[in-house]
Amino acid sequence: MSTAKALNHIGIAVKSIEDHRSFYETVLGAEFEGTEEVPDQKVRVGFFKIGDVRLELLEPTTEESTVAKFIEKRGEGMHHVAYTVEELPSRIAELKEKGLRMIDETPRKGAHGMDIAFVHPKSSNGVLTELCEPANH
Ligand code: CMX
Repeated sequence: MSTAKALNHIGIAVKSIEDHRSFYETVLGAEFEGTEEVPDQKVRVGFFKIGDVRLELLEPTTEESTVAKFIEKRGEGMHHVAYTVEELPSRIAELKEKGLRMIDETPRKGAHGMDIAFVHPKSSNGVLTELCEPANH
């Protein structure tokens, strides 16, 4: 069984969703779907839909947020790539068996009620990788 079923979203770290909104909406013509706070991740997420894929603008809500640390160290920009998977706990187990370093060894809750788990960027070619399983699976 393949792990990634589809590209789910691309996460982009920003200091302010509002400051970047017009680029995605007006320049690219993406549909703005609103924002959601994900307290567990200490971010506010702005959703933009292009075809079947979403762009998620990630705005840190506290200085301790991993996204705030990321912006401080590397500046605003691409933060992670997320893939849709099925049976997330089994996919996590498979990746661990293959020797990949998981940030999350059990699923946790992300935006849109999805179950999510991150693979450490050191195990995924320098790109922080998120596996996500949509709600109501
Ligand atoms: N993409 C690629 N590399 C990254 C990265 C990212 N987004 N974030 C950190 N790194 C790299 C750093 O550059 C660093 O590399 P070097 O050692 O070569 O300098 C290394 O990873 C360790 O990074 P760090 O700055 O020491 O930061 P931390 O160890 O504190 O955290 C990480 C890094 C990836 C473990 C942490 O950000 C994490 O747990 N991320 C998963 C959760 C998350 O990102 N949540 C926000 C999004 C929520 C959502 O989408 O809902």
